[in-house]
Amino acid sequence: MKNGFPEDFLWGGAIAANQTEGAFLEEGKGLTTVDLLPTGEKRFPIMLGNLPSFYPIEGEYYPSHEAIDFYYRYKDDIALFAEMGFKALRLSISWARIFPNGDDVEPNEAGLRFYDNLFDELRSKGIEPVVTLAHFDVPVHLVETYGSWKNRKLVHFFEKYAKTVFERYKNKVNYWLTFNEINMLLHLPFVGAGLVFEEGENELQVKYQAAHHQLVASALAVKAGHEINPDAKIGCMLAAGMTYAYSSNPNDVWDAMNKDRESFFFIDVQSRGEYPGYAKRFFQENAIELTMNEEDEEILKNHTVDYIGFSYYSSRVTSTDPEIQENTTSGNVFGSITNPYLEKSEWGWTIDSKGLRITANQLYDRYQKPLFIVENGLGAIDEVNSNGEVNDDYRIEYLRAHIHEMQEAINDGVELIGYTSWGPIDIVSASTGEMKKRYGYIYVERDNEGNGTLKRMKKKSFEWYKKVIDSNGENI
Ligand code: BGP
Repeated sequence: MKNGFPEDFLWGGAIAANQTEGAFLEEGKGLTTVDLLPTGEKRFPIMLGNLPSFYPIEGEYYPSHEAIDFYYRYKDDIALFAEMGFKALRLSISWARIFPNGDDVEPNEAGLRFYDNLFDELRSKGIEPVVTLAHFDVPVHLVETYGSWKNRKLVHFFEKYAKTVFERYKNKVNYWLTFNEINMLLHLPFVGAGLVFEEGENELQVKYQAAHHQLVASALAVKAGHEINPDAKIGCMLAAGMTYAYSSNPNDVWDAMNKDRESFFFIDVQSRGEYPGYAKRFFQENAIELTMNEEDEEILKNHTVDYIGFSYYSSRVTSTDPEIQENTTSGNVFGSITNPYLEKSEWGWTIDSKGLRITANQLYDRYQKPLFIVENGLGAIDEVNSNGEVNDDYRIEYLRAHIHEMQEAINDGVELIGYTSWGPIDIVSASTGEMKKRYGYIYVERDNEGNGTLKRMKKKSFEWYKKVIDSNGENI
């Protein structure tokens, strides 16, 4: 069976403010957590919540500070997206452009104006903005003064920020996402929630308390968004990817189920509106005690999301056998046993297009709400040849296989509303801070140390993706 993609399917690409904009302290923007992440080996420990000093570390290079200069070049870049026929661009607002300290009384007008212009530019080209409120950036002032999402006060600051942008852009933005990859908080707590751990602190307790605050903040944002614009579609965003059991041993199967639940936990709350039973048991067994306000249950229950956004890069494999566990070699933050049936990217991320179909079916079975694939793609090293071309057939192959499985998922009955592949233009990598890990259809001349002209150049995949969109997924 081969049905077409829906007529109004949202084809496009996805970027995030901190990996793209640069201009990190310009026109009133405050410092955010991601601005404290250098490249190189110091990066990862900070991402885990071990921040040596607030800023700066002498002699380090901070890639978010200039990124790819999208702040000043967005018109040209959007023109290229329009040339590919984009129907949607997923991007994020930098919280600290709007409230530089996070707790300011008044928003920063220059920051608001920047996104006004950006959304106008997109609209003038017929491109729908899909806007993430928090994509891995928290104003540093909130971390220093309140301990970031450890503190309930953040719920209030975030709600105010959300209301401000919903109100300002109510005629320009229909699709919103609250927290990018909300489950990343458990794996990279500084990245996901600005968490810095004190000596001797119970990290699990802190993470789940911070998660509770984000979940309430997300529900309050949904509430405010719907009040301000009843037509707004407000989604959650999960770092997804099915976990396979290594063997048919029921212990492995149970382990795989629980690994998935670690992530589903967030979406169960955001979409079903309550803490699932398995989470309550987990809290009990791990002596986690959440402090909740009386009204929280009602807030979570009444303000669930309209759709489920998710990123998909890889599937995972788990085993309870210690000998097999030794085999753990996946480069992804989730950690995985090597899957003997699949290949990996240059960064060790398993490539599994069928896993996208499985994941989409799994999510749709669970939530019965529209799905939106808001990230997917292959991070690879691209070479510019002597003719100045980038022949990225490997990228085309990856995307083609995933789009095919997406189509299969639609034919399985999954309601899929869009696909925004990650980094349609080369941007800074979130996990490594490198430029050489590229996802784009458009090459950006810049290296890991921040050298290069920043010139943009179409890769071979540019024309390919244009045809995909033009044929509404027929011609892949
Ligand atoms: C997701 C993030 C993105 C992004 C992507 C690719 O986790 O939401 O911000 O960058 O992964 O990861 P990386 O850039 O590390 O290759």
